[in-house]
Amino acid sequence: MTVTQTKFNLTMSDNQDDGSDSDVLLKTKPKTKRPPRYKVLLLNDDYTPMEFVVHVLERFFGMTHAQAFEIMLTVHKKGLAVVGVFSHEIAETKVGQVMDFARRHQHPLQCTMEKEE
Ligand code: TYC
Repeated sequence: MTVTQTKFNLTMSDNQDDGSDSDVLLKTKPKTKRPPRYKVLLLNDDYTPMEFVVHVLERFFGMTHAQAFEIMLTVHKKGLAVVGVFSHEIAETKVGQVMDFARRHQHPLQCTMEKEE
């Protein structure tokens, strides 16, 4: 659990003439942080067959054939697309699965992840 401490003067007139504080209250505020999310990106290249990319999106990202085809075309036209957003561990697993599958089939397909916001 991370905490932050905020200085609160007890009264508005608490500041001394020299700017120093007296009677300073330290409030400890529990802070719950949402875990960071990671975008998984698929990159275009000139050699990986379109049908292979569609298969990857169906197999590892649970897309229907129609969804997978649409995203594949977006990557083909725009250069890249976000294909999912996950926790760090799941994103790393997806990237590894795609990279390994592409390498085993001797396609240069690239998949990466980046922190959201
Ligand atoms: N540009 C590839 C082709 O014309 C198809 C392709 C799409 C490759 C998406 C990679 O992530 C990719 N065969």
